[in-house]
Amino acid sequence: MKIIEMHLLPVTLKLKSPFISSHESVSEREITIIGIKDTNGLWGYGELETFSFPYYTAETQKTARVIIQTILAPLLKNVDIKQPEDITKIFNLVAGNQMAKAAIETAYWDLFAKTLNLSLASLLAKKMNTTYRAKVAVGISIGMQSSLHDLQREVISAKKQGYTRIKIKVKSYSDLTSALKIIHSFSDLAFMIDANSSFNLNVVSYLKNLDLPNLVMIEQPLRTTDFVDHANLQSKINLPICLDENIFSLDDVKTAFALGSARAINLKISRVGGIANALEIIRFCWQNNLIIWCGGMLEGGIGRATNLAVASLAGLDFPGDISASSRYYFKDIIKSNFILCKGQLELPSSTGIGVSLFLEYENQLQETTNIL
Ligand code: OSB
Ligand code: MG
Repeated sequence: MKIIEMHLLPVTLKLKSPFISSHESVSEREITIIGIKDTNGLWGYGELETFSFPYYTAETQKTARVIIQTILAPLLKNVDIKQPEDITKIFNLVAGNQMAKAAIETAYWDLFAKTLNLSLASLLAKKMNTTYRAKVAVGISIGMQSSLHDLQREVISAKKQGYTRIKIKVKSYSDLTSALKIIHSFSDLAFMIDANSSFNLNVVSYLKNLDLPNLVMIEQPLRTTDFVDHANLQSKINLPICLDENIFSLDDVKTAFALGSARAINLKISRVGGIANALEIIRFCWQNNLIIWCGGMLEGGIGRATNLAVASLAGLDFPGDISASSRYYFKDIIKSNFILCKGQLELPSSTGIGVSLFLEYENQLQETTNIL
């Protein structure tokens, strides 16, 4: 199969309220919709998930679009692609730029599944020798709040909506103390804490003798590029460490496993360069008893649908950061909404990622110049 057209459409989605982490505050989410068309006239859609600024990862929307247009797209021109893994192999020639690569690769998975007349979830389940779930338990990530009272209000709201696993963002030791208080007072909910690289090894004293059975892991407590100190920290605490910012590839997961830097992995499909790499990572984690779950990037509807298909794999049991469509945006880019029901999102049943763009976006996308 040959890709004959590739189009990029940058769009900005306004958040209902700013999402604040230790890295940045996001009030407008810039994404780029990517559409590819094959010789049969079928379309596949993906989303470029980098942020506008290089704080969480090095790529930005602008730099990634340049890499897609000038480096990655030309590598696929006139190439007969047999399966999505071929794209990963071709892109391996290019160092880094995982999110730029993932934008194209995920669009191809959508197109490939549509060509086979399969949902992406069922295609992935086949690839992984497992089944998929039609309803997927999901969790919510709560950005940093200005007071303990606000945090409590957000947790109560998340609980009311039906989320059973809640992640709390922290950046200081006083945030951590507040989060631990809240977690203690909601013993019926499972929690995790995400420090987004804001602590140092002094955090040991806060985590060493914790007796909080409903706190299940701490995400990325230490520096973004560190594996050694994470291993040091993990050896001193019982609470599982989950790595996020560190993980760009299967090699990073292997490093974490070999050193004992973590017992869990936040898998972001975009951060590891796409679905084929994500599947390899999932296999490795299953074989080596690392907890693995699907993380989020404040995705629009295309990215959310892609994540949900991966998260639906039986065996990927820990609820991911894939909240309902209504969580972040007033208006999404897709026609349908993912609605939370009893803490779960329902997988769309149609082929590919199973969602379609609002006509205005579909038309605008197709009217942009073909970059292939
Ligand atoms: O650290 O997992 C993170 C959002 C943006 C950047 C980094 C992270 C997050 C989240 C939210 O935690 C995940 C989501 O709901 O999409
Ligand atoms: Mg994180």
